[in-house]
Amino acid sequence: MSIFSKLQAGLSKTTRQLGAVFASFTGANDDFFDELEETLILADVGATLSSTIVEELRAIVLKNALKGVDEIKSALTDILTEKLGDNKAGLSINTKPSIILIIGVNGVGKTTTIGKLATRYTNQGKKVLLCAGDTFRAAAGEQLSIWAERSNADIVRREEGADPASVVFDAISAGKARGVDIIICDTAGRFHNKSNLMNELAKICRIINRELPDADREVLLVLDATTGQNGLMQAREFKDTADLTGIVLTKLDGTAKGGIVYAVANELSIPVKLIGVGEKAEDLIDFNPREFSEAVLA
Ligand SMILES: Nc1nc2c(ncn2[C@@H]2O[C@H](COP(=O)(O)OP(=O)(O)OP(=O)(O)O)[C@@H](O)[C@H]2O)c(=O)[nH]1
Ligand SMILES: [Mg+2]
Repeated sequence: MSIFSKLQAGLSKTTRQLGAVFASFTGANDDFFDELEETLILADVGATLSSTIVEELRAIVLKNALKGVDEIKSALTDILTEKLGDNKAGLSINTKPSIILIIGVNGVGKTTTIGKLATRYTNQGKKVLLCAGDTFRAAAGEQLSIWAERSNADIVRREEGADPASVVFDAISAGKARGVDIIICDTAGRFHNKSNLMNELAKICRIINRELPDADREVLLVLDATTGQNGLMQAREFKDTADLTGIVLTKLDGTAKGGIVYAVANELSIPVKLIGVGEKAEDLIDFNPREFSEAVLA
């Protein structure tokens, strides 16, 4: 299965439901627009945004006297794409070293995403150093070590319970000394309590600012797309602590409905940069707003 077909398979429920709305299309009337709005809400787009999208579509259909299903679908694709904002694909990590900090609550797919990124960049001939900043669980460092081995990346790892910010400090020092291209930091998704987690993250951010003031940096918040609107709440909290540069939405191959991408991008004004469509090293896609919207309406 190609990576893109994994995404299409993951989105199939939403695609089918939207397809049904268009299949029963008898004219651009209230019934059609109401049904479309309901379907968008069911797909996790969120009530407010779904209503905005449908109102915009209604206006365009009226203004341009659109009648056919294909024209209306194409107008909807444009509106959906536009809601995803200006999305320059790819990460900006051009300095040597540059750093990627991966954050998010537990279980969303942080460590797996790091494994995928490490694989991508070592395959491009880049020297990658992983930083086991999740010292909360011993198993976390173990899991990252396995990814380091698989992807031919280096790793800086310390004992369980070590201060996460000091592991990041060590990784940055090692990265500079060894002349690596990219340092990718894992972090814990869980701590003794939530304020501890945010304090630790703030400390890590301060260390990065201090030790790599001029380096390119991506701070990526990983969200599990299957958790729907709950992901939005997580994003708001993390946004207050770290200067997020992008979102990684994982598990879009699963039972996710896809609409959450629009809710996240629109409400947080943070670009979705990558999507995860499986557990394997290659299951990572650079997010492309138009491609995604076309897949949703396929
Ligand atoms: N289907 C699917 N599963 C995924 C994806 N990304 C991660 N997973 C799975 O989700 C589970 C959790 O992934 P981890 O990478 O360990 O998540 P984490 O955020 O590092 O979790 P903590 O370290 O506990 O905070 C694992 O079983 C992964 O294989 C994805 O894109 N699709
Ligand atoms: Mg992890």
